Amino acid sequence: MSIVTRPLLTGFIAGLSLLGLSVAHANNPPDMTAEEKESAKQIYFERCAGCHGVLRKGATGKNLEPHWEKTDADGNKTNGGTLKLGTKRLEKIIAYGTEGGMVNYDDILTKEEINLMARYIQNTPDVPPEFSLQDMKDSWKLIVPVDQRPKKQLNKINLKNVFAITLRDAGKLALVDGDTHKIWKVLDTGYAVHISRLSASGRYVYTVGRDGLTTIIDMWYEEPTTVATVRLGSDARSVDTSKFEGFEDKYLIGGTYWPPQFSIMDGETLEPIKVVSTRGQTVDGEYHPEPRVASIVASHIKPEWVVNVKETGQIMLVDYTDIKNLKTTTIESAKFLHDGGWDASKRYFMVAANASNKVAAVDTKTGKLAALIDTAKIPHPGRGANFVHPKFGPVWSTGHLGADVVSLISTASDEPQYAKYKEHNWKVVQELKMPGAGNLFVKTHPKSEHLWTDAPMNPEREVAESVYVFDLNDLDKEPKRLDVAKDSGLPESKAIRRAVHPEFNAAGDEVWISLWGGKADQSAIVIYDDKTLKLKQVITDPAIVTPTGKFNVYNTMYDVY
Ligand code: DHE
Repeated sequence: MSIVTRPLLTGFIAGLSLLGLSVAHANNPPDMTAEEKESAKQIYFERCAGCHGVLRKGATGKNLEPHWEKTDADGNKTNGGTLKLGTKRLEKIIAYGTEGGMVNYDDILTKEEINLMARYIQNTPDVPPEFSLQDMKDSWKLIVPVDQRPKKQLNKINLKNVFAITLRDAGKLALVDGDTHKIWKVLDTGYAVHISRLSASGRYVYTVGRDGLTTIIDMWYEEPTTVATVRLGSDARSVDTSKFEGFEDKYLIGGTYWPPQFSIMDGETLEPIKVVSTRGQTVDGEYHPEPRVASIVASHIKPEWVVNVKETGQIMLVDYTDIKNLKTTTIESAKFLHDGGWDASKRYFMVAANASNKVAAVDTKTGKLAALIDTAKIPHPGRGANFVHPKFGPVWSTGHLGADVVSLISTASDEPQYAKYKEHNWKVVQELKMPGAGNLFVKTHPKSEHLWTDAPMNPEREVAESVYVFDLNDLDKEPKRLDVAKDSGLPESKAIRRAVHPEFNAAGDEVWISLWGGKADQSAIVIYDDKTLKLKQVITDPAIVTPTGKFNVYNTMYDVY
């Protein structure tokens, strides 16, 4: 083919097109059969939509529309699109990733699937159906009404130290007894549960699947039991409960990527009550048809949820005292809001506007933005980590997907002993050096003298399979590397097994790490002693398939991190 000249090639393509054969050129997307489109749609939903959006307008990932045109502040126009890139280039990007943060899929998708996706994204995006309050009601299943549930805890498990562990590709959740390290029960959930959250009482675990299926699990039974389910939409990532005094276990809120909206449900039955759309204007003044709901967090100091809307950069404080006459304060911050957590005082919510390379600090007491802080590339805190820095006082930390540092941001405090640090507030006061980029989660505990960090998205096996632990008393010292894959004792595997999401137990003396292998690999939860950094135990079992997020009941209830 390399010796075929351009006019010859064009004639060749035109000839094939006349014969009705499938060929892409500048204006026509490659043909696909209905069957190919269906399977590409499914792969897109499972692997791509999270970063690029259902309508492919881009967020953490690039815009993937067939054509796009942009005008900058000076009126200069640029254009691009997947059609311009073409099948061969797109195949390369999908297979090998990019320096901009796109991960490589050559060990996840087959060559045929990569070709399929390269052709699919040159076609106009499919717009999925809307999902109304009535659709939610139709999907709602109350398996056990409240009056038929246990009146007291029927088991002897220390519920505060239970861990809810996502078994991502199995579509299940493992509840593990944190005291004995034994698997208590594995339950069916929605596809690839993203997070688990706890009711204010600590009795119920809520999960939300990527497919929008939400479950409520009652831990008062002899064995944990799913008592209701409801669908929030077709693509979801977040739920939280009402935690303010007088509203404990009363409501649940769920956010969806598609349709872009949040829903309020009864906290004990999941009966749908209200749906609120998040479509609207970005902070730059453009209309966005797909502003997805990213993190949601319940306030401990007010009857409010903080709802972070990704594409618009608007942070909504939703007052749940009167659901019929819902009051919402909308705070402008920066685009591409993603994940975040409370500062130590639980007054300020710190949320990453990841593709803007910023962190927004929201003052939930005044209902205003306290600061927008510039950080290194693509902050990704999970819920972040709070501790008192020896030189700068209280700090909240975030790692970065796109930079080899952990940023420490000074947070304001009403406590008189921290008044002297005021001049540093809302600034990055230190960047801790990591062995590379690709960090997803950081974690500490008020009783710990360590800051635990992972790097599962780093392309180097050695880095992705390890966690790095900083000494809070000597932050200039290199972090200690713990080789989680090796410590798991599992046989070596061809694919990288990513060490991800450190989570403390309730006492704050153990740290649990997921070793996230392939669907067919044996995976494990590796537990370390926080004081000595020595391996304590490995939980491995054929049921532990693709473990990712872990949520300790006590730490999740009280936002301890
Ligand atoms: Fe997550 C939190 C979205 C990929 C594991 N993730 C979140 C939150 C959002 C989000 C909005 C905050 C929820 C909240 O607090 O209410 N995650 C997304 C994506 O859009 C993205 C980038 C792509 C996708 O298609 O989903 C994505 N996330 C992943 C993964 O690949 C991870 C590593 C493995 C998995 O299970 O899918 C993953 N995300 C997590 C975890 C949390 C999370 C463990 C909760 C962190 C915590 O400590 O609270």
